[in-house]
Amino acid sequence: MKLTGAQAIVKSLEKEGVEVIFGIPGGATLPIYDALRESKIKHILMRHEQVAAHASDGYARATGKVGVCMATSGPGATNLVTGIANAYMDSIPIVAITGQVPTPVIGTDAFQEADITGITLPIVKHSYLVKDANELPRVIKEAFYIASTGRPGPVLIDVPRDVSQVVINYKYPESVDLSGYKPTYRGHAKQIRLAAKAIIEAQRPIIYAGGGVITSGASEELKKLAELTQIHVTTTLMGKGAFPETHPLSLGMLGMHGTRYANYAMCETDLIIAVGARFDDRVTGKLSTFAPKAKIIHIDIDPAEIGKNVTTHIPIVGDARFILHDLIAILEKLLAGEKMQNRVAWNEQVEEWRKKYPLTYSKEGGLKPEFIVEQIYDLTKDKETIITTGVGQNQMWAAQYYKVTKPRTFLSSGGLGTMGFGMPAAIGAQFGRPDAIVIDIDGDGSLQMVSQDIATAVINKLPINIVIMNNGYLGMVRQWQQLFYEHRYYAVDLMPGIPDFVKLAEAYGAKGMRITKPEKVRPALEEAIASPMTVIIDCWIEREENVFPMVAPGAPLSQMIGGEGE
Ligand SMILES: Cc1ncc(C[n+]2csc(CCOP(=O)(O)OP(=O)(O)O)c2C)c(N)n1
Repeated sequence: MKLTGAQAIVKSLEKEGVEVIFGIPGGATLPIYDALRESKIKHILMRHEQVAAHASDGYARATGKVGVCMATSGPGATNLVTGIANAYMDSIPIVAITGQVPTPVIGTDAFQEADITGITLPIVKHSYLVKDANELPRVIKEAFYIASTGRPGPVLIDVPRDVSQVVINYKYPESVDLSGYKPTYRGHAKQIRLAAKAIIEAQRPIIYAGGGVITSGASEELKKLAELTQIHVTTTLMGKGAFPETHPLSLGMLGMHGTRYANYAMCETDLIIAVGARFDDRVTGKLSTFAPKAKIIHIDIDPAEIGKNVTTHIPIVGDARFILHDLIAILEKLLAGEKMQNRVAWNEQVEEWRKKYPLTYSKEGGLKPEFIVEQIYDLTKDKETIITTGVGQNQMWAAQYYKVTKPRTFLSSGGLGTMGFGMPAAIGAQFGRPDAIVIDIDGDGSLQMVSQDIATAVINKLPINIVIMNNGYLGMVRQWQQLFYEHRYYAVDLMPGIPDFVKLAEAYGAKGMRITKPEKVRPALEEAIASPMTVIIDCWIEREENVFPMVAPGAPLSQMIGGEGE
């Protein structure tokens, strides 16, 4: 079949099952857009390329498929960079297609030229600059394969304008052949046996689960392991949803704003079973004091993660689902139907911490963000719901007070901590999961970084709900200045110039509501959830509410400040 490079790109994307592309066109991508017109693939016209990248990322997180975004050369491509870095840090599979200036002028500072493969080198899993149109089908096949296998991540394909105009003999490859890329899926049998033995012998074990559990689809296996061995599970922010937070063995999130009981358990445990988690500094606190009594089993698909931050005693490289499956089989044999007796005292201790140090907040004063999240949770807990978040206090309140029970339903920028992620992620998630209620719990600062794309939500009739925790501050930075800089607030007040978010919503054709009193929260949420429109609920929360408990940056996990029950 004779196709132009641009047609070959579109055909190949169709073959990969792509349903939606988030992007903005430009001179360098015009041939691709012309080909896209003829395709069933939906192109969603965004208002900023950063949002396009985040939307493709949100789509990927919500569906488990590869997200696709597209931008023109130069500024279009550089606008994608934050979104690509965000996907890289959280191991999310996206394919970013960028236009490039024609091959004869590459390197001459041509109009709208930027070396995007160079710029993104440290933040992609792989990238291609395609100089021969005949390579396009193979490159696209490989890009989707690389993005979605092993440890997933973003792949960039840069296509010079002339390359997309050349006519080629099109044939889509049936398989990929990448000699240097062979992810390990099955864990080493001997290591798994060692892990089983360590689990049986441990007196005070804890499972520490991360986003890798969700990526590998290992949630069922994780639950089985926890129940079989009666071991409590704590998750990272990225791991929320890997284990039902309503389960009696769930300790919720650990780390800087984790629950006291999860952090105390980490300090006393003698065996950490880390699954698809990477011992990030937000989780470990001061590394030299992290889990001082613990042996560590580390299960991860990326060998580079093993031993990166902590000394691992039993490393197991491979896919979490396969490894947990094999581990459970061995444990079942070893236990032969017996109940584990050696950790009753430990589990009682953990339960005592849980009772003594629950997550709480003062009910005095004005509208409390924690209360709002509790209401959102209460209203949606029995329905298919996806929560996205901005970054800052809003994100941590959402993480603390929304009990996530299913994988791929809590989407938050973990590794990069990107303000502005929540609303675009909600757009992407709603495209991927039209059946689900999608709620973005956001900050006024975070939303203002991407607010132009409220238009995208409205035009596409997305019923997403954006709940703004409006404190008129860059709240999390203000909290740090309050706690660690003796209350010297500087460059954090957003009040001067804060938009009227109700009018902003209306200006874009969305519905806007303002909430200042607790009793109005529930009816407003009910109305928003029932509405087929994009709705923005601007909640004027207590301005100086803090997120507690908190482990100060660089402090040990045992030194939590704030929160009740000290
Ligand atoms: C793009 C970006 N710039 C700066 C920061 C640093 N930062 C972290 S939290 C935060 C404040 C966020 O404010 P807002 O979105 O209003 O949320 P709040 O903390 O008030 O809930 C800032 C500036 C960041 N994470 N991302």
